[in-house]
Amino acid sequence: TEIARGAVHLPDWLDAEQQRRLLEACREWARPPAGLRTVRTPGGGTMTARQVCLGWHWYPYAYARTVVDGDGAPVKSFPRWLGDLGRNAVVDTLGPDAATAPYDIALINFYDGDARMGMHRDSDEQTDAPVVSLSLGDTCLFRFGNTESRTRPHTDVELRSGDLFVFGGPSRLAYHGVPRVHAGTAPPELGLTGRLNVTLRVSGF
Ligand code: MD3
Ligand code: FE
Repeated sequence: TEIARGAVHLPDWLDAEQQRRLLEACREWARPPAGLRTVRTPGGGTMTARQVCLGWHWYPYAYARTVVDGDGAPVKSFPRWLGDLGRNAVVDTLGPDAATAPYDIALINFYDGDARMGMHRDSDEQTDAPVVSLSLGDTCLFRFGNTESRTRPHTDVELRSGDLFVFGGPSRLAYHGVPRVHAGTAPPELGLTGRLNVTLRVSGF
């Protein structure tokens, strides 16, 4: 379903086995060094979703090759198979002509307890390549806004385990957020408490 120009939601894109494998990889990446960390914003705030990065390390609001706001270790490498997954995601949603430069950044957000994400836009990358989003675990309420401001109009969509969402074209710089996660809604056989989101990006660096 195209919920706005360039914003395509493909439910159930990953089957149960693919979800299990991606979750297993995320658990490995979460381990130190350069593992899961709490993100602190320059204004003194703390993000409730914890994060691990591959390829390039994101900190508010730039990228580095080391975990400058954590243990200082070199960021984990971005595996080839994850880049292939990103390319397949773009082809399946936007078509073969939407192919981009290779994906080289993954930001993985772990939501547990009351974690959420405020309305923001992602503008620290230097290309307009689409962002690929993969959801695992609990269902969340995802809010897709507009490119002008954090306020209305917006469209609310539920994202479930295995869903793919691709944000390209005019949607690439739209405001978006996760106002809530519905605890206890993950597929029981996945073995995940909470929610996890993997975004794939092209740095342009
Ligand atoms: C629209 N993640 O990592 S996924 C983020 O569920 C982020 O963890 C949320 O916002 C999450 O920056 C939302 C959907 C998403 C991700 C990236 C986007 C939507 C986007 C980038 C541009 C436009
Ligand atoms: Fe975002």
